[in-house]
Amino acid sequence: MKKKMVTALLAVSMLAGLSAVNVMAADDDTITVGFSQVGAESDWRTANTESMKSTFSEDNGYELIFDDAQQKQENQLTAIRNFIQQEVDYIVLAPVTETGWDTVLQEAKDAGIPVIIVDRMVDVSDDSLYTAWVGSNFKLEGQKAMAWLDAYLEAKGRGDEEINLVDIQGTIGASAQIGRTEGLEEAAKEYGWNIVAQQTGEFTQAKGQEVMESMLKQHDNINVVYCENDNEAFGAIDAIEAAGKTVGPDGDILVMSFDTTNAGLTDTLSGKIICDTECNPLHGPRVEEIIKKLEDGKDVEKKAYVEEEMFAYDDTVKSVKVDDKDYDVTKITQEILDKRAY
Ligand code: GZL
Ligand code: ZN
Repeated sequence: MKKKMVTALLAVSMLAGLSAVNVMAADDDTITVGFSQVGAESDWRTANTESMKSTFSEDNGYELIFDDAQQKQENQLTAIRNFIQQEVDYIVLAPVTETGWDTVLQEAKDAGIPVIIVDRMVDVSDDSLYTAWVGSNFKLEGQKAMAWLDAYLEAKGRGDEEINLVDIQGTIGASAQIGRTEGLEEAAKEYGWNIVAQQTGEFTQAKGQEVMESMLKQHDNINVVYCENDNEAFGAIDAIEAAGKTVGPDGDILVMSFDTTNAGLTDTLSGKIICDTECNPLHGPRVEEIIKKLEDGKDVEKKAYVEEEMFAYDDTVKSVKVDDKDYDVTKITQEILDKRAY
């Protein structure tokens, strides 16, 4: 926007004398950011959007052009092309799925507009098509959750029990789904657990409930439900209870989840969700740090993984080990919940 704005303002100031120059000066410093967001499918996504909007505010010296793609890739492609037309200074993309970005990212590169990828990853032929990525290690999230389940079952004397898991997956093809599913599948093989059903819940509560209902009709031996985000867990819990079964530490079914949103950790406090693995949505400040470095002509890390914690209903499992690294597990309390940013 800077470029176009300056040209227009120069024309105006020629005609209208000095007054327009002040406007130009003000606009000259404004950094225009085009943000293509996946949608508003989950509490996590809402927190992520909030973080971006509060960071890239006018007061902070930015003009944010925000687009909600309603979880459709074609809407993201259109949004990015609009950002290019508007000659934004930076494009930020939260990609709904990993593939299908090469052409539009090449167009942004040809237009000289840096692209920053947040949250999920893009799978492109040439990674010079984006300047930087900041997000989560989704497979590690899955591995941590599964290491927790193994330790929890052992501690509860259930190490030899037949474990029948169902996997309510996220949006198929999204990095969060790919990684969390991989973590589950590797663990099920390693520990001899049965994955009796696997279906996408599209990261939404409604779909999560619908999928859980159908799984319960097909299988009466489910004892663990692996939800790939909190909103699916909310739906699954409703379906389980409507079917007359119980969740929680002494219930029929253990429900595990990801995102550690406020609502998710509230269910963890009650035990409805037995373990919630953090996926941190507060990417606004991280993206701003990248943009500031680029503005100063400094190098930026190509990929930056965010640190993430784990929360559980109780302190049966105090830490888990994945690839020789230890990760603490925090027993959730109202006090911790009240202090969290999202
Ligand atoms: C994870 C993010 C996922 C969340 C879901 O970083 O991509 O998308 O886990 C959201 O809640 O829908
Ligand atoms: Zn994460």
